[in-house]
Amino acid sequence: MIDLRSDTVTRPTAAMRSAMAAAEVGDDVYGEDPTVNRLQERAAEIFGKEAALFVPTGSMGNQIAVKLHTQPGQEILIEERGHIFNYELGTPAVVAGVMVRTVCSADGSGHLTWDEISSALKIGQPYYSSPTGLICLENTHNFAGGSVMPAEHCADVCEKAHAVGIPVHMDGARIFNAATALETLVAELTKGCDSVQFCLSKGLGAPVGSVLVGSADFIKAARIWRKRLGGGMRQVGILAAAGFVALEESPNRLHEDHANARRLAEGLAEIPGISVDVERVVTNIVIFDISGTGKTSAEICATLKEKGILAIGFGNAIRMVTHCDVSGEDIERTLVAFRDVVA
Ligand code: TLP
Repeated sequence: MIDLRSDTVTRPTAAMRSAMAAAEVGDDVYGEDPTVNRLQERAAEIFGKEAALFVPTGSMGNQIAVKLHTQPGQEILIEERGHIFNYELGTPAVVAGVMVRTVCSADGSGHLTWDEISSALKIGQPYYSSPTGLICLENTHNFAGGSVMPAEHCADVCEKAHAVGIPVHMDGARIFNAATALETLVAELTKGCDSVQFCLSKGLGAPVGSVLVGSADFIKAARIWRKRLGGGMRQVGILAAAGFVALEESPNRLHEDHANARRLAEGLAEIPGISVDVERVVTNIVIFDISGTGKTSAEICATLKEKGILAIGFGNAIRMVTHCDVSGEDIERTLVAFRDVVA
């Protein structure tokens, strides 16, 4: 199978598996797992923040951040296709007791400008409106097709948000993809953010895990919420070991996934009935419109599956995601199959 449903489907590399087998472990609920501690220290260092916390999932990292930055009854502000709003089961309402205000990014990039954000902000007046407690950013933006937010854009939003007393959380599930595409460092892309969540288990290829980074006080409080949510794990260095390999080694190869995604988009663009903006494919996600084919996305995905290719369809669109288990040859095979399916 060529599995293009997501970059969450990768299998751990040989280096990850041997690091897992050899990992020194301890009880992480007591803060005694040396491998987890090493991963957390390294993550904080890479992001230029004071501290970090290993969490089981990106969703948990995001939701702990939403909880800690807000008070019940407030709103969080996010671009309308954002993951925290669409794919985390309403957890902001369940755990933090906040409501979500969404804003559409006019240029389609998924990255709200300060003007777009500020027009939807509520800062305490009148007293009976629910104030904005947090701004959530996403880089890369998954459902805007892996689009990237440059460092200056993020810095501008953070500076202006802080000037009006609102914190900023970055859902950086694929922040290393953004850094690769923009040829910069993740620390630059997240400089002003009060907290950042990044995934080890997406483009970086680890089997499990995410890391939440922020100030020492924030991470101290995050540790309590992780435990409260059932995410206090014990000899979890076994997983952190794979995450450490992912963090150190995988960013160096992400450009391959981006080249494969671009090649895929170029090939798809040549197929009648498919519409994709090739120039917008700058990382590892390709989302394209299939309405001109006369078939539904469900029909196309079902036929592709029979040919050994997995993709996700929603509405008139299909998403394909490249990752370390997808080769250039797999992309060519996918294009051949796709031409057949559509014909
Ligand atoms: N994204 C998954 C699905 O949930 C859609 C995927 O296949 O892309 N932030 C972003 C931007 C994400 O894309 C995801 C997962 C998460 C957070 C949540 O991470 P996990 O799955 O570890 O909870």
